[in-house]
Amino acid sequence: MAGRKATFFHLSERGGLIMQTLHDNPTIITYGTFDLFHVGHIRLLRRLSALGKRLIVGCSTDEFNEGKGKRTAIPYHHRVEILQSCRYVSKVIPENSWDQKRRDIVKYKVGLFAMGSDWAGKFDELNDLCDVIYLPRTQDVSTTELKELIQRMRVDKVA
Ligand code: C2G
Repeated sequence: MAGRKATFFHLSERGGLIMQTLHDNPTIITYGTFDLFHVGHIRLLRRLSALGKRLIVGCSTDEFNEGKGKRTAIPYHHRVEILQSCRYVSKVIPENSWDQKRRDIVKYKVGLFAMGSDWAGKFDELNDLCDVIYLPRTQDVSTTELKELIQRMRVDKVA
């Protein structure tokens, strides 16, 4: 809808509440590993897709994740297929470097960069190119916790 504005509240790195009015109907971009796809991921993508025209997701490649010190359970091409099958996602691109964000924002004419609140403040320097917001992270679910749960289930099964 032309001229649609959204007033948004999000968390600063110090946990402060910031009110922000977003430009209307933006292309939105977010990045992540999205390993063992779970409700925290889908809630983020659903909320982001409601804020704009299209949602682009930068999916971390396996090699990039090694650089983050993360070993993924699900290989990159499966994580891409899952994201591409998600109704909230318009396009999936590879994330293979920390510094590609600026290029992507310009290339895809992004109006809104968004991440979960565990990243609050980390990408504020992008706000010369587009709006930057951080959405509250879904509590009590994470890929790490799922991996630990699966490991405990395997141990219990063996015992
Ligand atoms: N997330 C969330 N709630 C959770 C778990 C994750 O809102 N319970 C959000 C994260 O804040 C992030 C996105 O889901 O915005 C993807 O999370 P990860 O796959 O863990 O992403 P990460 O490995 O942190 O990579 O350049 C940015 C990095 O690629 C982010």
